[in-house]
Amino acid sequence: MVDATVVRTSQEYIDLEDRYGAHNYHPLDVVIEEADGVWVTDVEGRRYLDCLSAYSAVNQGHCHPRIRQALIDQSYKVTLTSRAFRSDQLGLFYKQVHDLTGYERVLPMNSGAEAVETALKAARKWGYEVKGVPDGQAEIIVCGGNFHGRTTTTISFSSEPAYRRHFGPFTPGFTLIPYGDAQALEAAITPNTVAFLVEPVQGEAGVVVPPPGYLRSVRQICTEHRILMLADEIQTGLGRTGRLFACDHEDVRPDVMIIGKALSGGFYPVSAVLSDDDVLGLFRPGDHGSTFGGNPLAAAVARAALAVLVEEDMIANAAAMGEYFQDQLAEINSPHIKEVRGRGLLIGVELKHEAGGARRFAEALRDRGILCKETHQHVLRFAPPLVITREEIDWALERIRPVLLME
Ligand code: IF1
Repeated sequence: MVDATVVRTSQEYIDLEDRYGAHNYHPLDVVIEEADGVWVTDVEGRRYLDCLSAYSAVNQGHCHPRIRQALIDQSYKVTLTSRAFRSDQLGLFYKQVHDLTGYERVLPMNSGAEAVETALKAARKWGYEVKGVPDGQAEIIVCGGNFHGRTTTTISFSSEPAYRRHFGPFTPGFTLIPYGDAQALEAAITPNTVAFLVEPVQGEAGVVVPPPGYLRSVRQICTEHRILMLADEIQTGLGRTGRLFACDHEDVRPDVMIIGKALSGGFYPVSAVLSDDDVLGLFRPGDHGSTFGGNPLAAAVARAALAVLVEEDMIANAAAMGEYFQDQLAEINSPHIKEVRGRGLLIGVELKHEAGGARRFAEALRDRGILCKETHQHVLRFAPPLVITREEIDWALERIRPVLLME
């Protein structure tokens, strides 16, 4: 038996994970015990500045006291009703999302992948019932380099062989086109196309920012050809890029908006699909659902997470600090750096292949008190919580500079 009261070293926790867990990850070996704001502490008491934010799920900072209080308070009242009954939290959550985003309806789920699946189902349903596509023939266009989750359908249209290998057979009905190429979208549309699913900035692909005007062209093409624009803003949404949604940078309003991650400030999985009545209004009782989706605990947490994001001005801070951080990174004169790019506080530093991969830089940064992660082989991603201050960025830069300049 493992005695939980015994004090253990990081190595012992690592051994436990490796001995008893599935090895579907290759984490950096830092064993986090506590966190507060932009800082995390490991079991030996070492402090690190978090420049990953759990892949943008903790935009509001770790363990935000107001979200925590909402979680605690709601946990004393009721946590789960299932959707067989109603709760006093769900409608308030919907209304808050509507007031913030302008979308007419909300469909709550849990994980990001589930919300993507929900959006795909909604788009197909719209295609058959509104657009008049013959049943079973709907096509959805997606982009190379996409990341929309790990479910069998979302990996079916991944362009990354590792995410698909030995997981087939795959869900049909998806067409892959190059990211950032609006003409390719237009060319791929057929009479059976119902939707285009796109990330306004591709996170997993290495923080890939599309050419200026891309989202606007996409919006126009989707409208002209009567197909739904589905934006996966699970990672880019809720302030990460310095606007509420990354699509706001081009004043584009997708037909369907998919959010997750920071919708809970990192406390609890909460995701949602937002759209107007013409799409989400098509769902009828029994069409779709989830035991935990829209539960009162999730709704209370999400309400607090959205409230602090807005009331504590985190989105404006992301814009200002993102610009500063990116400018400062771009000034580092390192032979390893190929490009610094990003939007707001979603920043990628692409290294030249001769640098030998981003992993060793992530490990060197960890040894100096900064947590970040390589994405694909050659990109370092910097995405701290949106509450980061200029002083903390300066603290980080003092450590990032020598690491990027090492041999
Ligand atoms: C992992 C990546 C980031 C997402 C977008 C849907 C989902 C994600 C745009 C699914 C999730 C996460 C998943 C996480 C790592 C992380 C990730 F590198 F894998 F791609 F952030 F860049 N759409 N992204 O980014 O949401 O079901 O996970 O809640 O380890 O797989 P989920």
